[in-house]
Amino acid sequence: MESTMSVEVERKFVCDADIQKQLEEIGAVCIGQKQFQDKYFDTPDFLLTLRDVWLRCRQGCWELKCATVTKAEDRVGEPQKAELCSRYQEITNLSQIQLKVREFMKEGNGEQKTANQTHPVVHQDTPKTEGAENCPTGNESWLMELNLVCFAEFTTQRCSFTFGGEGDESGVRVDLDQADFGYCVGEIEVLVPQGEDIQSALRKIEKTAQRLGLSGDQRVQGKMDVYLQRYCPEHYAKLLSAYIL
Ligand code: V4E
Repeated sequence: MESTMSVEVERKFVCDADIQKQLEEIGAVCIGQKQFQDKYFDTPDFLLTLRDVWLRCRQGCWELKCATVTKAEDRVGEPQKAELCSRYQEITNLSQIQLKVREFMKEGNGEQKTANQTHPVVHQDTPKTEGAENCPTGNESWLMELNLVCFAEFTTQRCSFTFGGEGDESGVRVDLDQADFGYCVGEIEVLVPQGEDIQSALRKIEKTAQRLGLSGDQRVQGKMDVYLQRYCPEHYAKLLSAYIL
């Protein structure tokens, strides 16, 4: 990700066994495979995620994803496309992330809890990820100060594809993800610089989905949905009730 603020528009899909062949047939080119570890953070009472705000450390780099519109707003205009596509503002600059997190906490809490009140988030038999000690790196005092603890941790193997030229798929990326807790999902995504129109991104995603023969009108679970459903069922239930997932 190049800029520190952008909007990620994406549609998830279920991967068939022959998805790589299908991608090549429509002109997608594999641009590489990588493995990364994600650690997600929140307060013990989930102040952030219950507002659809997702703080993570990926291989030592911090990222914050915030919902740009409510689910209801998302359906205005082009209902079919909007329902299947999510859009989140992405912030990658650590100072901006800390500022934004503090703002959300003030809104949510009135007053912040102190580090002394930190208590661990209880997981149900979460898978152990190798290299977990490598992330986060650097000065972690802000996590303590804001009472942020890790509630999810997993590793993903990702194979990424893009499309050449200036056609309908320019700027579209397709990721095929395999998480270490045994879940695979595909994503068609476009990164839109902050302030630019996202309708063209929605159209490009829809076009790519059609060319891949993706019909489904059902929302496909992301890695986090499945992780929380399996390992943090109470938190998952709260997010479902709040229409976050
Ligand atoms: C926004 C969000 C989460 C944060 C990360 O989600 P996702 O983009 O699925 O992860 P990943 O690893 O593919 O990140 P990338 O490499 O693309 O930056 S976790 C849960 N949510 C909420 C959410 C939602 N409500 N609906 C959908 C379709 N996705 C995510």
